[in-house]
Amino acid sequence: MLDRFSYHVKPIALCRLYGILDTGYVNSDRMVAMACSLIAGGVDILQLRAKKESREEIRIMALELAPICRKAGIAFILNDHPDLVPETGADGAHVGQIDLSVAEARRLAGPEALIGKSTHSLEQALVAVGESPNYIGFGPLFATATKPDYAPIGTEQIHEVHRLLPFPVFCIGGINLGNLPSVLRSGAQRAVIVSDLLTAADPVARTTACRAFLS
Ligand code: TZP
Ligand code: MG
Repeated sequence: MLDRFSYHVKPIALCRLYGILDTGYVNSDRMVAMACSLIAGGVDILQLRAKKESREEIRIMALELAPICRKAGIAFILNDHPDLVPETGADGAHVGQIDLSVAEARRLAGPEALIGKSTHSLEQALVAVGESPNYIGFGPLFATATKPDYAPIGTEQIHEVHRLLPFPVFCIGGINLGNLPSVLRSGAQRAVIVSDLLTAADPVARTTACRAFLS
């Protein structure tokens, strides 16, 4: 396995469009093809989010996806499972509010690993500053079937979260090609888009179209 210094991934500060390979939308047998489509469309970073699969199933998918992302020069992030980062060749892990701390995730994933943290309010985003993640997710901005149990937080605090946070903020939740321009007008600099890319008739074209707004 290549070590993290022998290849280049796009620095997180330069990443604008974050794609998530969510097994709620894409079966494992279509995962590699979907990863290639999102990469062809221009995602800057990819996450594997597999909420129902076993650790072993996630390990197998990650082992396939990590080299594809590496070849594309983009970071590959595991949702949860920071312990799988070293053995799968992933570049980092993403933790939620009720998961391991950023420090614990980094201890398991390795000192160079990228660790992202979900936040669901301005208050949580400010608390996250003390944890020093490499980036945060901020949302859900809008109601979304991808994360149905979370109340939408709207777009009013996007400017403030960018003003106060010293690291990249990725707005997330219910963002799609149609509302992306208004999300950007509300102050967003980066977006995570999940179902709109994964369920598109042409994921390459949809990703390309979203990416064009984020250039
Ligand atoms: N965290 C906050 S909202 C969300 C996650 C994982 C889901 C975003 O998915 P979609 O389909 O882009 O609304
Ligand atoms: Mg989690």
